[in-house]
Amino acid sequence: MVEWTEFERNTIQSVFSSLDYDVAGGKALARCLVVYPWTQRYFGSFGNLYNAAAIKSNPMVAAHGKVVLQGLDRAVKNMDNIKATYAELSVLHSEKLHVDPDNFKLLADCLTIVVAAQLGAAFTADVQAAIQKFLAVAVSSLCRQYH
Ligand code: HNI
Repeated sequence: MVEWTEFERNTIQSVFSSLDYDVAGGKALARCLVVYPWTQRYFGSFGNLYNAAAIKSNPMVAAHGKVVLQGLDRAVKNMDNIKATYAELSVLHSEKLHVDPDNFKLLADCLTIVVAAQLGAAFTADVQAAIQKFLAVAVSSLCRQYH
């Protein structure tokens, strides 16, 4: 089981409560689709992903970004049990969606950048370490049902 310090718990709770899921999720997913264009292949039903401007203004990207953040919110609320919390989501991404698990880390990194941009000077190395540890645990839990 993952051990969390008081600082890590407080930082993760406070960062996620400061995020507007409607905005930050879409920003992170849009960034992922622009920077790592191969990730677009899973979103064939999302319509126009032709260039960065189209991706940024695509309402389906924004809506799905919010869904991803709501998924992460479940991990924030179950920090001591992320693996079990994500068991079904992991099966879904593996067996139904066939998402290459390397992509989880790419999206997590994009979210880290969105958080950094929002926090500015408050995004200290300690805060970054806490966020990245949390996202690494989420990613590893999402990878769990892959074989
Ligand atoms: Ni992901 C659906 C959470 C990374 C492609 N994804 C979901 C759902 C949640 C979710 C929640 C909705 C499930 C349901 O309907 O029951 N996804 C997460 C989280 C991460 C993640 C927490 C990582 C941080 N997903 C990714 C990545 C890709 C991805 C990296 C592809 C590059 N996800 C999908 C697709 C769907 C999806 C595709 C289905 C979308 C749809 O609506 O058809």
